[in-house]
Amino acid sequence: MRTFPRCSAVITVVSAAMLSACASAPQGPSATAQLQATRGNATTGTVRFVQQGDKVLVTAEVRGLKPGAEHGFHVHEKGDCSSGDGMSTGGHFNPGGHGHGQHGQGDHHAGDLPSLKADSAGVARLQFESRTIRVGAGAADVVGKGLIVHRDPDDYKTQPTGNAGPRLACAVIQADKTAAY
Ligand SMILES: [Cu+2]
Ligand SMILES: [Zn+2]
Repeated sequence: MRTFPRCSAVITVVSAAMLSACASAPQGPSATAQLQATRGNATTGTVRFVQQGDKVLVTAEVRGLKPGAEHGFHVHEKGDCSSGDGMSTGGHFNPGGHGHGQHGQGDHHAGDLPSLKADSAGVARLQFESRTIRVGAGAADVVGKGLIVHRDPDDYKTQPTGNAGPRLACAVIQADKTAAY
């Protein structure tokens, strides 16, 4: 709720859109990941992370997937796509020292996100809320971490990876610049 005073202080100098954003939800810091295809692959996409109270709203649109297929989707521990195959992002983001599992169900890494499901055109659109990641503060802050789309489904069991196969796309999750400051 501490974002409200900031909102009220700036709405006089920014747009009406900012006013409505402040009025509808206590919107906090946000971040964006621009997924780039790894070597030899064609998967791209955009993922936004918006802190709203104690939840993070995640909105993803990913293209260039195998039509009809499910793809493992994780925050990884390093914001480094330099290896070209996604491996430089390391393992799953796991600040709590948990086992690999399924988002929102029992024990899982903070970075274990719900899987992407591609439509017949190879496009996946996904929106969900998470209480296991944060944006902009705390041990579970995803800013500066890696984001990976995998070729294969996540079995939510195999340790520590989910056996989701090679990495089709990679991004560094970057904090959005705020309008107010
Ligand atoms: Cu992964
Ligand atoms: Zn995991």
